[in-house]
Amino acid sequence: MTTSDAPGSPADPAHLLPSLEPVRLIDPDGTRAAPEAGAGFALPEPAVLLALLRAMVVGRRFDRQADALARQGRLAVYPSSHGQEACQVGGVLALAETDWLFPTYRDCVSLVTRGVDPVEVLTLLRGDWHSGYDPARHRCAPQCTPLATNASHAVGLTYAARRKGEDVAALVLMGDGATSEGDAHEAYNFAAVWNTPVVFLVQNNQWAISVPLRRQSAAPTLAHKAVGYGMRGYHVDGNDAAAVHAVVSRALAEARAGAGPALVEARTYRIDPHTNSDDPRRYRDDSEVDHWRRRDPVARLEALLRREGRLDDAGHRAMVDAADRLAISVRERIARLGGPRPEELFDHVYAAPTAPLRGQREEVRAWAEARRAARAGAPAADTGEEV
Ligand SMILES: Cc1ncc(C[n+]2csc(CCOP(=O)(O)OP(=O)(O)O)c2C)c(N)n1
Repeated sequence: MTTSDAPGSPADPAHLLPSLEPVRLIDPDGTRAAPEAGAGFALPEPAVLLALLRAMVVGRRFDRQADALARQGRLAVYPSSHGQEACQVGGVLALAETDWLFPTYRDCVSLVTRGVDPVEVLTLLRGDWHSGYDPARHRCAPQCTPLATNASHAVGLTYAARRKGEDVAALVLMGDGATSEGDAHEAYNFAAVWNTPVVFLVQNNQWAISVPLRRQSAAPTLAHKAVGYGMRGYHVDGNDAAAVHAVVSRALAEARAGAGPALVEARTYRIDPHTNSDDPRRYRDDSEVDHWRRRDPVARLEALLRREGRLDDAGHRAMVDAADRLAISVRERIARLGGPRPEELFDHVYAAPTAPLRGQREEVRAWAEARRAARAGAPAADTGEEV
């Protein structure tokens, strides 16, 4: 053994390795997990646990509403987060206001938790705009559909922030399938080499559409991939919001303090189909889904808080009522929305549109107006209705 690979030296990767067993603070039945399962992490304060539950109750209600809207044809598509609420809520509530979130198509609940208007969140899935919210205002990047592309965006943003002397960290949400992409490799590598404050939170929901994890990766856990890049790896129970919050909080704090990025694998499960256009019975067994339904993240935290006298029926009712109010408002506002105007295609292409583009925009606008008028059987009028 040389000096450089002695235990405790920078070349000894022991401090980067994740635990084989996922970190767990609350057992599936809602009791506190044994200290060994917590691997040195502490249960967050009661106020944080209540905030986690509140956000998960709202997130699940929003998710159910969005799923219903997709079934009614009011959204083009909806990739549900059902079952993954603890990952998205636990991760987002660990962020500071000045930090950035880099979500994917699967992560609408994370955006609602971050405070983005839920109707603006659904704009992409109505097919109206690539991002319905202002990324700069909310410090949330547009939801990425090309897998793992958000990872390198986060590395670039935090690298730039660091050069400007700003205290900004980023949380990247990605799926198990996305870790096989070349973009993930490039982002992990640059993040580690440049020491950027990024936490990659892999929601390992076991499936990449119909591809199971065992056909996606032969690594002991996805968190073990971290060591190859010189990053810290963490493995956490993704259906335990308290554990996700504790692990992501530590990973973010370490990254901020200059200890480099981290790869956190949260083991969870996608209860619903990949999207409303998928039929999962063609590739997975109902018994597997039932197994994970019994590990529901929302019921788990609710049970702990009730058991420990931190939540009563009235407190829970208030959370459910707030969630219902949000769902009703989303439903009503979506029903009132018209479609986008076709000529919007030309907006935001250039700060100062070129003459040919202005001409094309006018051509499309006139075509759409004539079409609206023909449909209405009335003279052309610029009503702004759906075409
Ligand atoms: C670069 C790229 N290749 C292929 C796809 C098609 N695609 C969409 S979702 C998906 C599976 C992704 O699985 P995972 O990363 O585990 O995320 P999940 O959908 O389970 O949240 C694939 C292959 C894509 N969107 N982007």
